[in-house]
Amino acid sequence: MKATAKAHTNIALIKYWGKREEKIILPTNNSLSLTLDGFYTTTTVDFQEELSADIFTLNDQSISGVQYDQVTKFLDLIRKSAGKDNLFAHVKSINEVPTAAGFASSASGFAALAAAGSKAIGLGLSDQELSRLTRQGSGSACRSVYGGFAEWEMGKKADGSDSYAVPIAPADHWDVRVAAVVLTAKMKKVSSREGMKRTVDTSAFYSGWLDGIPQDLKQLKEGIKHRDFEKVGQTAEANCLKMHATTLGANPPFTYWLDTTMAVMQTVQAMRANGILAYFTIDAGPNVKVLYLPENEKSVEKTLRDIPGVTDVRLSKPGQGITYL
Ligand code: 2P0
Repeated sequence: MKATAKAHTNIALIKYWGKREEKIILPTNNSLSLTLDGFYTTTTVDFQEELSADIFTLNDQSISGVQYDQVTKFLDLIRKSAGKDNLFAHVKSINEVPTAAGFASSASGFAALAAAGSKAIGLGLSDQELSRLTRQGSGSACRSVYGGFAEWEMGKKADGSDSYAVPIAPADHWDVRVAAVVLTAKMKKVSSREGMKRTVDTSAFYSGWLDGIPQDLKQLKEGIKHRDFEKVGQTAEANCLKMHATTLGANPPFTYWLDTTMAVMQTVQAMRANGILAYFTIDAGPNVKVLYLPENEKSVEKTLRDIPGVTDVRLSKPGQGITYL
């Protein structure tokens, strides 16, 4: 009753920003992401009759507290589905998602845990069932079941049975690159969970955010299909700016941006003015991700590294979905 799975993180081009149901994680809008090969988690789940509680190690360190509780709570879902409530596991995760790179490790982490855990206990899930399960650990993780471009369909049902990700185009459809621009690390004051909740509950701009989603999704999908980089980049950048605008309309208002975040955004726009196609997107934190095409890799990387306040630039290609090792 042992399995090992590898999952990559993903970057949303149309953002997930708000829940309509918090316990089983149901979103207020569809989102669409690109899975990245550079950042991943490998997890082994080993269910053993003789254990009386779960054991969790992350990068060979024994974990307790909130992170441990999240893992056992998620394993409870798997145990319940398998009808094996009293079977505990040794969970061993290796994270290749440096926190300094500004990616949440929760996407690759929950996708790898869901895949390894469900396989180890013998659930035999389809990709769709696996995505639905993964969603309940962390919303964005349900998209990491697939490689390349994936869309999380929000669904309509109260039980979440129609809320899961679907593949839009595989990793080899189009070699779009992403540079993760790392800024001076500071702990964020508002977690993504808290930020999206405050925004849904109080932001004056929240309905405007939701109104724009169908058009953004349509444009992004057309752009991906026809490998139209300008269309994809413009749509992703505008969608990111609308998401961040909702935080300024919240009560109390907040922003994830630092002065250096703005500096990177302005540099990307200046690159475009100089004929190098590049676009930015930003998640619930200060770091910026820059989309570009392979032929511009050298100039994009150099330009980003030269910005004062940038401490590192990590490059990534489209990545694969879940694999079992
Ligand atoms: C996303 N983010 O689509 C968006 C864009 C942040 C900004 O998904 O509460 O860690 O675990 O479902 O997935 C970050 O939130 O939130 C996120 P939970 P999650 O990638």
